Amino acid sequence: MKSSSTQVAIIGAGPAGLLLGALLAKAGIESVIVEQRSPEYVLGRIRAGVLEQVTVDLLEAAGAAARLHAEGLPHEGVELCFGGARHRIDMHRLTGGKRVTVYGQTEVTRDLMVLRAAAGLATVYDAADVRPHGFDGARPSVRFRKDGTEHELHCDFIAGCDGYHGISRQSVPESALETFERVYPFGWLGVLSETPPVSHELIYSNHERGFALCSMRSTTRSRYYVQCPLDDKVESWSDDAFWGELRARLDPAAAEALVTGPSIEKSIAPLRSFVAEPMRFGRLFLAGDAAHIVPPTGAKGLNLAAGDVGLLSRALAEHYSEKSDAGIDSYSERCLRRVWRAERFSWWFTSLMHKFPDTGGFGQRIQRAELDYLVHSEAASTALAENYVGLPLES
Ligand code: RFL
Ligand code: PHB
Repeated sequence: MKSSSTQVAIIGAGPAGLLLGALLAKAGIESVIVEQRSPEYVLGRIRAGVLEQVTVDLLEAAGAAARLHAEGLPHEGVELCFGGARHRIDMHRLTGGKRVTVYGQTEVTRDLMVLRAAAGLATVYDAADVRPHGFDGARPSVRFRKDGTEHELHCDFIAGCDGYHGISRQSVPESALETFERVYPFGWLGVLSETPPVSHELIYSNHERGFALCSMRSTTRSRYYVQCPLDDKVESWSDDAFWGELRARLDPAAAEALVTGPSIEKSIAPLRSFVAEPMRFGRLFLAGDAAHIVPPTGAKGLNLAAGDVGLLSRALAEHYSEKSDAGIDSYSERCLRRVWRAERFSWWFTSLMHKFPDTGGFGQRIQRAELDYLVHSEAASTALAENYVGLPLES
């Protein structure tokens, strides 16, 4: 057994783990990240595309925002499409000047990886059988196997940033954890293509054939999604079938303007709402998807993960520099307050935009009436805009 030590052991090198490591480094706190996959695998996952200002600010504080500022696309509105027409929600005006930034999660992760490597900070990739230990006592550690050798990494704290399927939450005794879940009866089929986006803003479409979303990664690369049955296989969706379905769910002008091309990536993601409470167990903290999942409709998942590690890095900085555990003790409660607000928004927006098995004629007309109200009422538009651009880290 090889033994080593650090102040904070971080499990998982997704955006939550990497951003936490970078924020801790800025506060002079040492960390080691233990990740079960390879860097290539981590970078191969195409996920989020929309960053809230709070997330951009945290990336800036971490020193990882240079490329984001150069290449990210500021968005001041979104379009809602229903009944064959598009309606713009002017987020910028409705929120007193706020906006979101379109910049892929892959790029955020790459920037954080490059920063970490340049600073010479330790990341163990391809770690097998990762296990958090002793977090209910004073001397926690993370054990793992690397190239056939057993390692024990001693630490003051463990940050479980290992996503929904990770080991951190599973290591907590079941009796100490309460979970809340809603599984949606459909998935999102996503396609990435080297084609110019159909519109310069995102289009969220409610259609009787099902939901569709037009997003982008840059002015030359598009990301599109259509709602699909959960048991659909990605192999059974040809590119032509995808483009046909997307076009059918857009207004005539967007359908006409849509530029199609070969898909670079195609995948199906299930939709889920999930929260585990609390988010701290002794010296183990959960952050990001390890603690909560939102359906992607509100574009909140990555942003919530960033918010968690923003609060956690501050709490740990307080612990080390001010000898105060106030931040650590209130971490779970403060995170969960904003998590549940984002859960509510993501659930509401998902319910409004998708076709459910029991939507029927009544449900469809109710959705249509709410959308009509949403785009014509300043109060309703403002509520959507305020949530979409993101609530402040603490309010
Ligand atoms: P991640 O990204 O899942 O990273 C967890 C890391 O932990 C590793 N790991 C382990 N390491 C060691 N030992 C173990 N036992 C381990 N088990 C797992 C994994 O290999 C991985 O590297 O979690 P993190 O960092 O909390 O980040 C969360 C975000 O990835 C997620 O919330 C977003 O992608 C959600 N999401 C979106 N969020 C947004 O804010 N805006 C969006 O526009 C948005 N769009 C999306 C999305 C998610 C989607 N999918 C596919 C779920 C669109 C989609 C389609
Ligand atoms: C994306 O670009 O992948 C994306 C954008 C907005 C969402 C979800 C996903 O709500």
